[in-house]
Amino acid sequence: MGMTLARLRDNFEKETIDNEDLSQLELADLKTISTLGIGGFGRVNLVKHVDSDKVFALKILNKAHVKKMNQQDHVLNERNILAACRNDFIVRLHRSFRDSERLYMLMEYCPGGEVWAMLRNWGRFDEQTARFYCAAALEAFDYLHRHFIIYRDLKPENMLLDKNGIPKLADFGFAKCLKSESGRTFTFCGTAEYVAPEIILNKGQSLGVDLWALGIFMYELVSGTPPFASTDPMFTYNSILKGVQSLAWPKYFSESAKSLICKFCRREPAQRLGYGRIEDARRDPWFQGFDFVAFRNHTMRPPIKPKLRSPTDTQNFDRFPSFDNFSSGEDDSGWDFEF
Ligand code: ISQ
Repeated sequence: MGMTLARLRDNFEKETIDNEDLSQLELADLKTISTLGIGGFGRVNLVKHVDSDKVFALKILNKAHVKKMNQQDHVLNERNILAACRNDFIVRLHRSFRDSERLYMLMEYCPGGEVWAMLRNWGRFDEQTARFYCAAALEAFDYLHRHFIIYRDLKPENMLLDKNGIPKLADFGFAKCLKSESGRTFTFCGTAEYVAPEIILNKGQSLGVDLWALGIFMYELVSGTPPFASTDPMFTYNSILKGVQSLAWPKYFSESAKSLICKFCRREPAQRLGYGRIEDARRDPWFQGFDFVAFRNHTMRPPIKPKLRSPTDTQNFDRFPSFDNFSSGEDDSGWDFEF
């Protein structure tokens, strides 16, 4: 793993100019404003840098929890991959810190909240809106796949909106750097509704799992629910194995949307549209007339502009208690030495 990650850090081209120097910033200079989210191993806080008044999202992980759940590799992958990424459709990780109990990731604050929350409020998106968010996933995947990284957790919960409504992938807990373009990995992970057949069948996963997930994501954005949904994961997995052929399509789906979802959700990973050539997906009829150049340089107006009253406004996030019930317990066993 060391070799691969060293290559990762050295070889990433800078796709956006980073004119912020945050290297001198200290954890002690950050003031907590509120909590944006609580997850399995920790929480994400909105914090303000007291000298500059800049605001950030600070992800805090409890080391003992991470270790108990045997997620050390996932946490190190997340930190190393995010630290190397420079792409407008991937949330920026500015710095990381650690102490004896916790790991910290200081990230760009995306005040628009999760695409999932927007979808919940709107019920479903028109295809033009869905196209904008699918294009962001496509651009992020193009960047990641060029560096042999699989993301493995696309879903509306993991796409956040910045203040202008630009979508960004966050949460790289399942991302992994493969040894080569054709490399495979075998860890079962992801969200039940979004996992590809080869994951369920334990055949090894490649970059193709992200294209499958993109088809599921597109279906969820257009209809409001993922195609293979159930409260019972075993039922979900069985439906996934039956494939998109057996799906009932609500009548508002356009023919080109249905067709593109089927092209992303082919059972055979290498047959999925965009496999090894994301450009083929951009040329699909569903994207006809969509200006990817304007999209990439942000001259295209985002379909949803988040409502915001101030730079520290959290109205687009659910409310969480500010107390901490997970942070006790030191862990000095040293697995986090690279962090
Ligand atoms: C950025 N802004 C808001 C919430 C976040 C959650 C996780 C990672 C980054 C974030």
